[in-house]
Amino acid sequence: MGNTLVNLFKRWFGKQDIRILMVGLDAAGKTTILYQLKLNEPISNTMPTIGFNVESVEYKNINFTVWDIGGQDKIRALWRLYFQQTEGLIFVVDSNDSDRIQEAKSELFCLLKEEELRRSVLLVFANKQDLPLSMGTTQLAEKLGLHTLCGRKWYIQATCATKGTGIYEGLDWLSKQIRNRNY
Ligand SMILES: Nc1nc2c(ncn2[C@@H]2O[C@H](COP(=O)(O)OP(=O)(O)O)[C@@H](O)[C@H]2O)c(=O)[nH]1
Ligand SMILES: [Mg+2]
Repeated sequence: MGNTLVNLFKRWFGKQDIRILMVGLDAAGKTTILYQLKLNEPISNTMPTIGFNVESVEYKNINFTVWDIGGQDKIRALWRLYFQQTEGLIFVVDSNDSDRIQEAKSELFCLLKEEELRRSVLLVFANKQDLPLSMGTTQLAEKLGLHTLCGRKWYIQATCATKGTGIYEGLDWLSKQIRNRNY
């Protein structure tokens, strides 16, 4: 699968380096998605004094960086180290967690205010679609206020990270957006 992904991106980007940032509240399914990509083992990198855990995978010209957002006001400044040249932002939500959907929304909007992410396209993974009470993409888009975003290309994709469904469809959209913008 790793090769499939690389070929997909290569076809569209040539040799250009691509940085993709994937964030979401804890337990949304980010680490599971990262492993599904099977690029190689994600490298976990913790800044011990503050407990900021960043997972990162570099494979050929694609760099994926992942961390949990929420409840970490003190370390927000650190995030900016990772924002530079981010072409694609992936926001992962647990579609089954209606209790925290508001929190997810406010974290997302907070992130989108960052200057360095102004040009990033936004892919939302509506994860855990296999769970019976999960919200659908239409309802989630509404709850996350995606229609209120100005001047931002976004797309919401239903996924089930444990089964690996939907992930490639989402990345397909993401890579097309980035390619279109570069021409
Ligand atoms: N049912 C279901 N569980 C999932 C799915 N994706 C992730 N999980 C589970 O949710 C928990 C948190 O996932 P993890 O990838 O660690 O979330 P992270 O904190 O965002 O990295 C784990 O127990 C996963 O197995 C999914 O699509 N469906
Ligand atoms: Mg994780």
